[in-house]
Amino acid sequence: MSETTKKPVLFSGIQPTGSITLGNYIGAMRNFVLLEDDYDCLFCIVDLHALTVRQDPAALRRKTLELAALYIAAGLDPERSIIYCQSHVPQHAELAWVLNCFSYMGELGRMTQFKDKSARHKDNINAGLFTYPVLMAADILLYQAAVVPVGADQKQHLEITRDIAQRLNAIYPGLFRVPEPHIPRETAKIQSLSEPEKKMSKSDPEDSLISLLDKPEDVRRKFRRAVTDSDGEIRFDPENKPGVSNLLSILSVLSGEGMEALTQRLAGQGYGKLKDETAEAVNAALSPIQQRFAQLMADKTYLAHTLADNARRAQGMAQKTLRKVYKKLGLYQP
Ligand code: ATP
Ligand code: LTN
Repeated sequence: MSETTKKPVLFSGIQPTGSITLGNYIGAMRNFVLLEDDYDCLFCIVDLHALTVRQDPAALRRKTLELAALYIAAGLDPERSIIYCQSHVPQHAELAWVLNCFSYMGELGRMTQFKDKSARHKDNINAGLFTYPVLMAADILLYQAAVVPVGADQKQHLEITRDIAQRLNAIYPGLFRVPEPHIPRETAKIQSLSEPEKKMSKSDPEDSLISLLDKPEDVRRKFRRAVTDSDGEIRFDPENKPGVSNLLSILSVLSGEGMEALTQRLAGQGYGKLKDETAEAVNAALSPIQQRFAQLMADKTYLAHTLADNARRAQGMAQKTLRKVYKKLGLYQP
């Protein structure tokens, strides 16, 4: 990101947990690449968010480096955009504290992700899980981001970020830029292959998801086993035919063939054909990413330097906002 240009800022983040999925790619990463030219971008590896669920330390470290490599392998340019780790920029946690003091228990308790995750991790309903959206708001507001590309599941978190920003702006005018979500339309949510009424989630069982690092034969096998329905008709109808519609969405977005043309072309054919075509489209998309990923993972020094450099660039921007916030709120700054 050049310090001299004045493009609006784009911010997004992904947690370094589980296997980065086709859902993460279609819902998030792929759009990052499409938007990179038009904004000054920050792509964060949100490792502090990952701590809201118990993590194995060695795995967390490995996943962090892998996510850095995947961001670059998917086509992002770490010389232009800032690709970095959240925990390397302490201002995220500092601003989160301030925002915590302006966030309400009621609104946080209404977040679907909190309700879902606390139902799934009954033995660990920690305060971090509850204030997760506040840290996310801090990530975004720290850089005065104008747009935040995310999958549809994050819409509610973007709304609370906007509410918090507007709440502070009402007391301290001009403090934050109020960010806009950028959510891709039809394909905003890729569904699980084994339970197509649920979103594909990277912390779910391997058979329900396509990992960006899956081998071609695994991709074929997983699609062949994907749950569909028994009426045999190829039609885009997410409500009544979530499995088939999910396959159609994936195929349409990756092949560039419009949904109408696609459903007409495949009408009357069996689900086997739809599954095979989808698997091949996915393999074609993943193959260049996997090649680049392997090269990057073979050069850990490059990855480490890139992350350190980029964290420094992020810190410069973050410190400007944090100082402004501390000053406006009345914290004495010599
Ligand atoms: P977890 O299962 O650990 O909660 P996740 O798969 O939801 O993880 P995140 O790190 O929370 O992944 O999300 C990273 C980005 O990917 C977000 O922008 C999110 O909206 C998007 N995303 C996640 N899952 C999907 C999906 N199934 N379809 C489309 N986008 C998705
Ligand atoms: N909560 C997001 C990850 C995330 C994020 C962000 C996305 C954390 N901070 C800031 C966009 C902007 C998730 O679970 N997908």
